[in-house]
Amino acid sequence: MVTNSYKSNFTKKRDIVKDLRKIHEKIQLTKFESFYRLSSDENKFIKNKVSIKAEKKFNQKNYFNISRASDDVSDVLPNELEDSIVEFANKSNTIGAFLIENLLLDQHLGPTGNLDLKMTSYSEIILIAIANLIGYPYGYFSQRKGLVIQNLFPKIKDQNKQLGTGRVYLDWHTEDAFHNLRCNHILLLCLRGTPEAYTLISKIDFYKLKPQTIEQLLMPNFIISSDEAHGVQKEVKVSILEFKKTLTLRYDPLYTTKFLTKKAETAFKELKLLIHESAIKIALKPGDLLIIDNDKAVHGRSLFPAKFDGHDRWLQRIVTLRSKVKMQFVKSTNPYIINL
Ligand SMILES: O=C(O)CCC(=O)C(=O)O
Ligand SMILES: [Fe+2]
Repeated sequence: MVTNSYKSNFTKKRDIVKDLRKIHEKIQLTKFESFYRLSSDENKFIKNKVSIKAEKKFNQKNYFNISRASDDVSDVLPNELEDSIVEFANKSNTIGAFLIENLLLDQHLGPTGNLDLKMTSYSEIILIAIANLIGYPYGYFSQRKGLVIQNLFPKIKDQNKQLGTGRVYLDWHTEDAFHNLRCNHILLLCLRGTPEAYTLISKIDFYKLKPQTIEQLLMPNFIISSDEAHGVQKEVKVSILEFKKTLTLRYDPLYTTKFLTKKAETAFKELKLLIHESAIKIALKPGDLLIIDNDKAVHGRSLFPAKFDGHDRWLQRIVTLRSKVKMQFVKSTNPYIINL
């Protein structure tokens, strides 16, 4: 039985915030070895391809048309960019993340997060084109009724919560760790940046763990609950590591409400220490798109200032599954939405 509740987790949350402040200061700023910088000619190429669709306001309802007709957006990216994205999607890399820089964005974004005033849809269409190359974009019904493109910017009501829409430290996690249909990749496109906001990434070198630790982490002795962003509470008994051709992990200490054995708890602590060894950070700039390998790397975010005045940091995010077969497990009338 799960005894720890959300309430007792709040004390834990406060500790984590303190703890992370120290951790983040020690993390190295990374020069990405794995990145692609678009030239102005490549951006002109993209602009020519997308402008007819992108010179209109983005309508979430259109998402399904744009996305399903992959043919609609399948030819909008330059070949070389496509090749490097596909290579990362298939093979990952040493840091578990790939950065695309200088992507064409909308000329006028309007105030941060105000979609009524964003009159064009360059960012959304380009993000969908890239997501379609990597896998199958989807949403959860429990998260804003399945919205596939999520807008992340600090919200007054969430500012002190560990959420994408907060501005406090966001502890290390893999995305949707509680869910069996969690994404293989997460895409974060920066529309508006803040130099103080660092996205943190760490690819876990599992083989640095003791064999007995790996053994413990492979056992289903951990209770993870769904995160607050989903609005509903669901708890699952899982292992932290899983073999899917290679070792993969699901990790979310904030929502790991119970360890079923003492050994499981000790192993979890050892894993936590390892994260800090390979941690890197990046302050996303407008036109940066960060793709994170959600099977091998954990991510988080530093604290950053927000004024709620329309100029705050603004990201757009899509998550993707690699396998079409997995998408068929989605029990919903809408093929892009997963019911919890
Ligand atoms: O804001 C960030 O840089 C990361 C946010 C995040 O963890 C997420 O959207 O899943
Ligand atoms: Fe995240």
